[in-house]
Amino acid sequence: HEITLPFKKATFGMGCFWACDALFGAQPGVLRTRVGYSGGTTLDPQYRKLGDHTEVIEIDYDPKVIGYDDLLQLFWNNHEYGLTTIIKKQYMSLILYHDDDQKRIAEISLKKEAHKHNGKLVTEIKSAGAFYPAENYHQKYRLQEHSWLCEELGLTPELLQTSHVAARLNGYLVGVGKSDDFEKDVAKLALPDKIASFVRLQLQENQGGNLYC
Ligand code: MHO
Repeated sequence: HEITLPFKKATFGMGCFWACDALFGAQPGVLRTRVGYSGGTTLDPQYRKLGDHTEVIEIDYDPKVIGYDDLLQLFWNNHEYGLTTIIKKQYMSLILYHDDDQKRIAEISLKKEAHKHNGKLVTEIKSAGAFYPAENYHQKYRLQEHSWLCEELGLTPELLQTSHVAARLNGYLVGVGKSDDFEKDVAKLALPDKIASFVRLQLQENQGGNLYC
């Protein structure tokens, strides 16, 4: 489960966080993900008491394999942001940067996207502040729908937020990711046959990504 590579963090709000957890989890170069609440000021938000926070995903990625601009492309291509109606704060389109490089890249990228929507974007870019992990049942939500998988993988509540294999299977199960990449992971992660065959079938059935919420 453990990964010790040097990594960078990215944080995005893009609607219901179950979907983006699956989207990013199965991307090559993504090491781990966790979902939570951020962007606001109120203390200790919870799902039923969000205060002024937003549902976000926090991604640990290997910048040698996937760049921040690649992550931003996935961000833009997978949620609604060119809206003129106000979105609830809970589901707002939000980029929380972790350093000056990310800030610069995000601002350039937002300008490009704005052209496509006559300059009207609801996306906000802010510096990343406190991140509050969401309740356990929100972590790797699609994977947790198959409780036997979590048991076989020995996923404790903590591992649901830190495990590489949990992040990947959570995506593959809903059809995110390519078969080739999945087979590489099967070998690399030494997935037992029973798990590999089940996930392989789900990946085929949902090919293209079924990011429902
Ligand atoms: N439709 C879902 C959204 C959950 S999401 C974590 C629900 O209302 O339960 O915001």
